Order: sequence, then C-alpha cells, then structure tokens
Amino acid sequence: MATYSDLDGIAAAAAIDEARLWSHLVGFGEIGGIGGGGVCRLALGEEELAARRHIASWAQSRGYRVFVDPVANLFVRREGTDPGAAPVITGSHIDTQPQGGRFDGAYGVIAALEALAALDGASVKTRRPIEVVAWTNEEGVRFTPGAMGSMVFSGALALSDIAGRRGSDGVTLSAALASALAATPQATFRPTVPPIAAYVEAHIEQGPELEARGIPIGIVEGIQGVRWFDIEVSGSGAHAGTTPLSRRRDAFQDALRIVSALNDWTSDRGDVLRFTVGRFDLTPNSRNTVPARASLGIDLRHPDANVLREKGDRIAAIAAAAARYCAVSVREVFTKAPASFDAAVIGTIEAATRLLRIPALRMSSGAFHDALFLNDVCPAGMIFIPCEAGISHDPAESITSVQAAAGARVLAATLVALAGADGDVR
Ligand code: HGY
Ligand code: MN
Ligand code: MN
Repeated sequence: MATYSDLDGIAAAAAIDEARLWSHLVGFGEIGGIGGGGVCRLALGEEELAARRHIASWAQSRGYRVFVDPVANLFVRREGTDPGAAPVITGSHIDTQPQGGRFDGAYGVIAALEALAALDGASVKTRRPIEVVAWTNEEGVRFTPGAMGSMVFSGALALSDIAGRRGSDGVTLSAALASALAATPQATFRPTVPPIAAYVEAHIEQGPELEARGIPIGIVEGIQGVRWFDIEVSGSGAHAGTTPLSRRRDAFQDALRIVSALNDWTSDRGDVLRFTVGRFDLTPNSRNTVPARASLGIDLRHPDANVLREKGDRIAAIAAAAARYCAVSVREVFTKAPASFDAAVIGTIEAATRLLRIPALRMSSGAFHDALFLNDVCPAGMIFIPCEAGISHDPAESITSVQAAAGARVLAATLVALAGADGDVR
C-alpha cells in the first residue's frame, strides 16, 4: 500500500528536471574552471567564495533561508510543516583538488538544490525542514585536515584548535573563514549545531564499479578508514658542483629511501591497502642545490581498522630507520576509522530505488566523504552515481546528464521519505 511519502516521493522524483540540473552543474563547474573540464576551487579561496555566492543567491531567489556556521559551512533551508522538527540534511562539498573534476562534491550540492526545486515544483510538503549544505574544506588541499567543516560540525575537531593554522599559501584559517563569512552577507550566522534527523549525501562513485556493471545507483553501506601523515626530512643545502656525495645530507635521497621502505611495508598482494605519496615538496627545489628539506604528504587507507592501525602505527619508525643522513619528523594530521552507515537510511535509499524502479547496487566507498563524520552524530547514508572509467580528482572526471538526473531522483524520493509528511521519520 503506497504511503503519502511514496506518492510524494514519486512526484518529487518526477519533477527533477534533467536539463535544468545539467545546466546548473555545467554552469557551476565554470566557477574556478581551469579548462579541459577541470576545476580549481581550493577551500575558502576566491573561486570557492564565488561558488558560495552563487549558492546563496540561488537560494535567496527561491525564498529559502541561508545559514552559515563558525567554520563557514553553508546551509540552504527549505521549511517543513513542523518548523521545530530536526531537519534532514543533504549536500556535499564545493571545494576541489587543484586539478579537480567538475562533479566531485559539486554534484551532491547541486543535485540537492535540484531536489529542493523539484519538491517545490511538485508542491510536496515535508514535515521536517530539509537543509542543503556545502561543507567547508572537504578536500584538505589548502588547509589540513580534509573534511574540516563536517569534522567541526560533528564535534570531531575543535575550531579553536585549528583557527591559527596556516594554509599552503600561508593564510591563516581564521582569516580565510572571515572572508568566507563575509562573502554571503544574506546568510544568517548560526553558531550552534541543530539536532539532525538524518543526513544523506549524493556523490559520484570515483571508482569503476557502477559503470562496469551498468548500474545507475550505488547504495553506500560504508567507507574505508583513512590516515594522513606529514613527513619532514631535514638535511643541509649544498652546492651541487662542489659538494662530494660523501659530505652531503641530501633530503631528497633520504626521502627516496623512506618512500622505498614504506612501499615495502605497505605492499599488499590483495591490492586492498592504499598507500599514496601525493605531495612531495623539495626546498629550495633548485637543480644545482642539494635539497635541504623534503616534505611528503602521505595518504593511507584500508577498510579494516586493525590493518589501518598496524600499518599506520609503524610509519614513523620505518621512516626514521630508512633515513641515513637527515633528521626525520612524522606527524599524523588526519585519521578516521572505517565506518558503516545507518541501516535505516540505507534501507530508505534502497526503498527509493525500488519505488522509482531504478537498479541499484549496495557497495562501499574507497573515497572518504563528509558523510563519514555526520555518521557519528546522526543516521547517515550515501547515494552514488557512476563516473566515466571511475576517474576523479582529475579534469577528465565525467558523468552524463542521465546519470546525474537518476541520482537526483533517488535523492529527492529519499529526502521525502526521511523528512516524510506522514511522520514515519525515525
Ligand atoms: O580523498 C578523498 O577520499 C576525498 O575525495 N576527498
Ligand atoms: Mn568528494
Ligand atoms: Mn575528492
């Protein structure tokens, strides 16, 4: 027997406008566009502030209220029939990698805004308010750690502990946050975190599974754990022509020894453990000067908490032992254990795919997402759509308008069920 939520969910999904969504996604991707389909919108940078202004004015033009919190998370609120009820929150991030794709993060925000427009178009009223959020600094490129906005929001990180931290460009987080808060004057400052009924995030898969199987929707059951380490190798700068190798403290050569030792330590025949040296900076980085310092950004991931702990806990000792001439410091800058999403939210997403007769696959996520931290404070889940060849964190990242619309339809029906008019929300 169809419930009000089912009927409203079908109506909302039917009101998702593929052309309108695609045009919004393509237009949004031009904010910070770098050509070749790529985007560079580093957290709280000028391009991302432009994206914030876009979202806030889009929201205001549709009569939605806009809020920001102390870490500049940006919220667009559609009222429910019970304004005092805890909202259902959906969204993702709008910051990108330095040569990122147009859809990582942005898809989850723009698809959520499209879902609000569809709810309006279908005149669907939900009991709970629905808020669309753009979380601050999910990528962790300019400021560490990643998922900063959702970590502060969920209490996993205290803003006071990181406000003085400087970004890769030397700007302090507090100064960057001040410019972000000033960028959307129409947003009401909301210092406290509202109770949340549920959180659901739509995102591109960033992996090949859905496309390879020809399945349009992924129902994410959980996310693997992640640990980030900064390794600083300190030697001595010297003249490349006059300094014999026997008298060098070459930070690059010792960094190579460290990476080689860590490659051995993290090698995994099953190809499940993910060890990446994604950042490698040399100082002074000049061909004819022996490197004085090497700075490495390490990313380690695994779905099993015990393996992640065992492999991560030895990194400092292995790095120190591998270096021959230089001093080595290792700092863990981000860590999150693997997590499983809420069974009821997973079930609600699955019910929405069945209601809309859209094939779906239960799966886990190799990438982390803000949902990983929301999962600590409310029932949370994620909806994936395929992306071409699983490519992400690269300008070649690509989806189709059909894939985008399918995800938005499932999101709209899920939001109606979670914020349901007939009070069936958990
Ligand atoms: O790194 C991640 O997993 C995410 O895409 N920021
Ligand atoms: Mn992302
Ligand atoms: Mn990403």
